[in-house]
Amino acid sequence: MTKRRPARSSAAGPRADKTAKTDKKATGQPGLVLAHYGQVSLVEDDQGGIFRCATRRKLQRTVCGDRVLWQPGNPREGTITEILERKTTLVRPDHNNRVRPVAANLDQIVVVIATRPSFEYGMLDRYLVAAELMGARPVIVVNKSDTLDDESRHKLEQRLGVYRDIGYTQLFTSTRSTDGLTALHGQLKAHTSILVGQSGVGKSSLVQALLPDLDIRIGTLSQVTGLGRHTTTVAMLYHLPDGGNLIDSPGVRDFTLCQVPVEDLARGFLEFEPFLGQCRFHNCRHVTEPGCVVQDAVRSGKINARRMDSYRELVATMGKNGK
Ligand SMILES: Nc1nc2c(ncn2[C@@H]2O[C@H](COP(=O)(O)OP(=O)(O)O)[C@@H](O)[C@H]2O)c(=O)[nH]1
Ligand SMILES: [Mg+2]
Ligand SMILES: [Zn+2]
Repeated sequence: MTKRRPARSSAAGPRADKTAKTDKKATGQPGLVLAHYGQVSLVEDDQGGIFRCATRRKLQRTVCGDRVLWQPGNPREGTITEILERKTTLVRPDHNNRVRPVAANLDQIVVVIATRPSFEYGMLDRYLVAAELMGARPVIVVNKSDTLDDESRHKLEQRLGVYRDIGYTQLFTSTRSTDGLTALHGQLKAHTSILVGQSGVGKSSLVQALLPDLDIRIGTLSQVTGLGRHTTTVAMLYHLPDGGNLIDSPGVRDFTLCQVPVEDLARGFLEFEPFLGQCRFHNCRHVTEPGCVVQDAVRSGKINARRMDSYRELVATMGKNGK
């Protein structure tokens, strides 16, 4: 198993870290952003009360998982005066290729896949790289295991074996048969995790399966927001019964990485680590360079060739969009 590096807070993106310049004058009580809709943040106070808050104009946008300071105003309303420093930030590019934070203060990224809709290894790898670079632990969940017979489950386990070998936790789950739900609960306990992955893989169903009182909670939230029960269009944070937080995120068709230097990209592939720094050229991109120890490792089967394909694809995209 490859040893995990300590969390790196600044690698998520070039601008991901410039949150929350501490404003000495800002005061208020602590709160946790459960969700962010347009101009409104849903903020939970230490007693579990939920408030609809606006954000002071000079501050940047809050995201789900942000720790903030805020001041109460009208009943059930308030104003956020400060966004506290983010320990980690999950980012993705917006349509103008600018870094957009999606959620903050996560320590686990749970990538949910299923055979229907079928998943793409490239996207799984992009999520894993994003998790590594932001300093969060990736977990792979294969949901809808009830749809797999023994043979297809075995085949899938073999195909995913490369991730197990790298050291990533992998769980098969089903919200229908409840297979793997206890293990998933154990994995999420005492962490702040986000469920990510394509639409339709069963992220919201997993939240529902793990939180028996979900309907009541959503009812309370929609009373505060006045926005109805449209909880699947934005990222939403829920507390788990035995501690820890779980964020359900809206499905995405594709997940792309923000611009990162090629050296960082290689560090996002955990199994490359033992070979880094040994290539003939110190600035080797491990693509076509001679004397490349990483490419040698692919040839000798020490690094999986499909993972290398994902890496090369990412190097090519970074090159295209690079500044
Ligand atoms: N067979 C099967 N279907 C599931 C499972 N989990 C979710 N689904 C179904 O998959 C569809 C999408 O689920 P949803 O939770 O909305 O997915 P999300 O878009 O990732 O949040 C729904 O029709 C669910 O009933 C599962 O474990 N097994
Ligand atoms: Mg959903
Ligand atoms: Zn190299």
